[in-house]
Amino acid sequence: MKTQVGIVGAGPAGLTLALMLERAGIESVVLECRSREYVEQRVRAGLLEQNSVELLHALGVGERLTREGLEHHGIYLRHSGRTQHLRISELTGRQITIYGQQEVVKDLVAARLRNGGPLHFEVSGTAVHDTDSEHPSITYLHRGEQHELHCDVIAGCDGFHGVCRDSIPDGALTQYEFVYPFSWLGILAEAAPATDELIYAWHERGFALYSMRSPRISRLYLQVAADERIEDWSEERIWAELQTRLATEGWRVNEGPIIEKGITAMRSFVCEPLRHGRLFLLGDAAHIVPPTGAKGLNLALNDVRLLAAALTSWYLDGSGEALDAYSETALRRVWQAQDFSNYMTQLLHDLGGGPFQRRLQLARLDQLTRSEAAARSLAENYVGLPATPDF
Ligand code: RFL
Ligand code: PHB
Repeated sequence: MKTQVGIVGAGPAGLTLALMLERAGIESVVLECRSREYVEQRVRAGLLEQNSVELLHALGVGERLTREGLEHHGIYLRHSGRTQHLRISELTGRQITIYGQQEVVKDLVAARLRNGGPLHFEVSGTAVHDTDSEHPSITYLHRGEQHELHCDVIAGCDGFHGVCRDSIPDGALTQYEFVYPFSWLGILAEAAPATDELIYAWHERGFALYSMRSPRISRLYLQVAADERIEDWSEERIWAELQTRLATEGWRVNEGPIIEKGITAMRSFVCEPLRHGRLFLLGDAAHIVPPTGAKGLNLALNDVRLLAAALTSWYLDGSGEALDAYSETALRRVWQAQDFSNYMTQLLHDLGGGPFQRRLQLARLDQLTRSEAAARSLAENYVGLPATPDF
């Protein structure tokens, strides 16, 4: 079997890449190890930058997003019972949209299948070969049959635990990593959000975040110890902790049945370069940010935008210039997002440094209300730095 671009992974990165290539008349095959149901139900990100929303619209998958997405123009920062409103749209002229990652994935899968593009779920034993030659290939097992897919290039969109990055020989990649000494416990609850915009809360007992998915579904997070076990968190304990950390006078978090809960480690990770011969890495396969800045999904879509444009000029004009620049260009934004995600994490979490460090965080939060320059800097990064051909 042959295709132009072999795509490993049907997360947001792999699916969006397939659609962008389709638009340019470039063939691809998408291989996914999980089932369609699994990828469509996996609860993860929820916040889309305007850049991401515009990209999904340009691909013709923005219809339900327009109907069901919640447009937000600011965020609340809460500490010591006080709430500051950061007017993001006023400061930047741009907005953010709340729309679940699994909804994005459903829309992308439907579009790919509607267009008749190859998308194979439940493949196993995926392996990439000869990536530093002009004839790379992917082998895998699907419905009991072994396949070999010959490609011009391979796009590694297989997330942090995928096989593509690991196929690159030792010494060809530099990896930068920082693991935070705490995790996030996240829940999805059938409860109307008691807030119109997201609340990021600094609290002595640790960080909490009030987010949402729809007018009926809330999404909330708590900072917990790195070795915390989900079994130790009953519904009562979770709600009590959320009520404490998010508390402000005359107001409560709306409680309801918890329909999903899980604990996620907090990690910063980047590998460089994002290319080895004819293998390109995109999204979580190449970089991870702590979720505080809500950048992971948005970064993945930005990698796709750059690589799709580069592959289009390679196929259509024979120019390899943009492909050669892909890694450096994509990494520029990745490092900006790493810095911002780290800043948001350090601003709001109990980092274990004691009372002096905690008072410094309050001083920084206070500065955000007093200095428009400080507020604008946070807002510009949060809403997403404008997308250009070289950034
Ligand atoms: P994904 O989504 O992990 O998709 C990779 C896909 O590859 C498949 N795969 C393989 N397929 C074939 N063969 C193999 N050997 C394979 N190995 C793996 C996997 O099954 C999967 O389907 O990576 P992608 O596409 O790069 O997308 C990245 C995003 O998923 C991720 O960055 C975000 O979810 C991060 N994130 C957030 N990002 C935001 O932009 N805004 C947010 O608000 C936000 N909140 C979050 C988040 C991530 C979280 N968790 C759970 C890590 C909140 C949380 C709690
Ligand atoms: C989410 O809704 O899942 C979410 C929102 C904002 C963040 C992180 C996660 O910073």
